[in-house]
Amino acid sequence: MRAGGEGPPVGRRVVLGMLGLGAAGVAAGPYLQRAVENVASKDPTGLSGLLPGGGGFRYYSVTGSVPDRTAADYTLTVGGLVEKPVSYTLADLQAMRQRRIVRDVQCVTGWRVPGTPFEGVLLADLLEAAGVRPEATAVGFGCFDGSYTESLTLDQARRDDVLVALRMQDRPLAHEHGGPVRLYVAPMYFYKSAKWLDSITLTSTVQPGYWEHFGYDVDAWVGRSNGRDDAPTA
Ligand SMILES: Nc1nc2c(c(=O)[nH]1)N[C@H]1C(S)=C(S)[C@@H](COP(=O)(O)O)O[C@H]1N2
Ligand SMILES: [Mo]
Repeated sequence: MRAGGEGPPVGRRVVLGMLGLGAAGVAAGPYLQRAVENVASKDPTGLSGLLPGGGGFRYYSVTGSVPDRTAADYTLTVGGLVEKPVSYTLADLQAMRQRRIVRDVQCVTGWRVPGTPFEGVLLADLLEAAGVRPEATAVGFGCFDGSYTESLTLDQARRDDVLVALRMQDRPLAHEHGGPVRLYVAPMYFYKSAKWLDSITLTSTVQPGYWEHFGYDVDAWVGRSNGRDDAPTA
């Protein structure tokens, strides 16, 4: 097990406070949530400065610790509304066609890491291999931290800039960055890029992800969520 660097006691206290606010807390969700992430990003442990290749990145985990998964025990399942549910090992994913994307990473709280290479399998290729059933309209993502979730519409998931990423910054994905496998949704804020990805589930409706229950946009195109960025291209 590895310790998380986000300062869980602070986050937990603030979130519990939000729950206590009831309806008012829900209405004010987006603003409170940004405050939570800002508190977390002060990085009380200093861990982010020690991350391998972490330059510019902040480390986030909504859980206090996350199990290690290696090539020996990692599996990614693709299931739900598909013709052929599949389970991949890390070696299976490495043997598939790889795609490289170099874009700026953008967290919705304002930090940005320019020109960051990600490499991995096109999510569209995995969906194709599983055979998406006609009634599926959305894709849900589960993580082996046991808590985080994300989702995309099927159209978003089939884009050619959405990866099941195995490498970041020309190295295998480090545990802290969601290794061995994370989602990488290049055109959206980084909270869509679920770390420690272990399940992909085709569903009939979009199931909002972890932060989206606290008010973040489900459609997280960079530029549409906070008005600071250039107009999106898609
Ligand atoms: N499983 C999981 N994935 C996650 C998160 C998380 O807390 N847990 N945080 C998200 C957010 S808000 C951001 S900004 C990025 C941070 O990625 P990094 O830790 O590699 O910088 O991961 C996203 N994916
Ligand atoms: Mo974020």
